[in-house]
Amino acid sequence: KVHPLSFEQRLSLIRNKVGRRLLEIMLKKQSNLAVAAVSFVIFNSINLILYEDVTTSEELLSIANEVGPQICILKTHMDIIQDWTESVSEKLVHLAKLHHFLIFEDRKFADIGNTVELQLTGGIFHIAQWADIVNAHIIAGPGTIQALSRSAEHCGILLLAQMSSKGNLAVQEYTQKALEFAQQYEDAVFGFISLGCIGDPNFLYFTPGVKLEGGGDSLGQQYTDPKTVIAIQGSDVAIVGRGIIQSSNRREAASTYRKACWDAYLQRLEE
Ligand code: BMP
Repeated sequence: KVHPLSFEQRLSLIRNKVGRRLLEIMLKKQSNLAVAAVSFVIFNSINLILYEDVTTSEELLSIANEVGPQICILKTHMDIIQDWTESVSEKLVHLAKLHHFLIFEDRKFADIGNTVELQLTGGIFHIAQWADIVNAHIIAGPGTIQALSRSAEHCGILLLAQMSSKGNLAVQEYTQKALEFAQQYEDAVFGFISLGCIGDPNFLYFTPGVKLEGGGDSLGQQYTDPKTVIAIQGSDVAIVGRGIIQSSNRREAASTYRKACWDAYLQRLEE
């Protein structure tokens, strides 16, 4: 299913303007790396937290600044930040402009349209005001997508078509359904969270669960290396969390991953 088209050629196929803006950033920075600002928690033997990371806004912003020059996207989980205020989003947007990356809030909307609309625009997070990209599960039907595209016209949408975790239910018919939904809402939806290309070059494919060493974690995450994900499975953007976040030198790790991911893309073009 992997198609032979370059990012330059895909530019004219992507209908959503955020998707095209992303491609332009990717080409300019030669980066198809997204960093996930994820938290990791280490418990001791009696289940007390020994160590936590990326749960303060200070840490989130410092990660954005460290990895910013290497990435096309910073993927956030705003609801794991313990001291979120509107000024955090303002500072994030500032860093995104400075380093030329897009902000992807990984909220995974999954409810009926009416609720999703409130979650996107309201609460204390006001996601629609600062996120360039948001994502949605398709479990509740197209109303979720309609709500997102109606109340955040400037946001691009990604649908979850496949997942990286063990035992997940996003397979076969479900994955096909995600593709159909995206094709129906092509002005708003420009890509998928998936394990690789699922067949249509008019969309971009974003793959989480990427780590150079492979392996997994104790809660079902399954890692694949960048080369397999991009050169063989045909994904476009690798999403890397702990592979970079847990490194003692995040700048260097981000640079290593950027090169590995871009080389894998170039390799795919040659084949
Ligand atoms: P890590 O590389 O540390 O495992 O982080 C993966 C990131 O991608 C996390 O933010 C997680 O929420 C997200 N993710 C995933 O791992 N698998 C999926 O199928 C979908 C995701 O959004």
